[in-house]
Amino acid sequence: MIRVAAQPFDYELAPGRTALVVIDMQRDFVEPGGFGASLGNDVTRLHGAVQPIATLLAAWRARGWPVLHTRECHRPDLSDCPPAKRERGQPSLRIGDLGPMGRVLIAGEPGADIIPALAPAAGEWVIDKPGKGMFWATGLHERLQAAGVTHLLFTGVTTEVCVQTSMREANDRGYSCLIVEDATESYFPEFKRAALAMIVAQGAIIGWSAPSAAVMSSLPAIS
Ligand code: TIU
Repeated sequence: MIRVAAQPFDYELAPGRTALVVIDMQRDFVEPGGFGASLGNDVTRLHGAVQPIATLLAAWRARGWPVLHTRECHRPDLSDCPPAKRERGQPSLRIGDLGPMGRVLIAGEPGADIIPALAPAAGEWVIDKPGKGMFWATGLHERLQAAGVTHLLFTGVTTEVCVQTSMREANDRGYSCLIVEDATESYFPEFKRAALAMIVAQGAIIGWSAPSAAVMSSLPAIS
């Protein structure tokens, strides 16, 4: 096991059995004209997570460790989008509406793509998920179990919505989880701070947190 200096105490990372999870780094959340912007958010607030994620991706790829990307998106016929989700709030564009990056949050549309800077490499898992959490209606738990994955490092957006929901779901399924502090972002800095604090509270009730530098400095040299 590899020891990572983390909050609220050191995290033990299992080499080769720890998947790097990149949540929803899609154009629809990160670029103007997508779902995030349609909700009234300043998408530039998310850009700081890109470089730390790229650094971790390179490290995982160099070691041949598992990498998993998620995309929040729906089928073109919206059969997996509950009306309660589509009708929520007052967005300028609803899920399935046609925007500047195609239909909002629809699989196969340009907006649902992962941003080019973090494009999945061949062989990496790409999980399309209709919910905020990555286990709901995806069959992911069974696939991770079959691959022997026991530990998950969380990155991506947004901290308190899809990342936190996915991490809570993972914790309930028995994975040891760490969220990488500078590799996740929110449209709301105070929500990011609160989400990180509540994850590590009560003796890592949901999991651990650490900056990407702490993860990187703990990794063994590539042989
Ligand atoms: N709106 C918001 O903060 N997030 C989402 O709707 N989805 C994800 O977090 N990916």
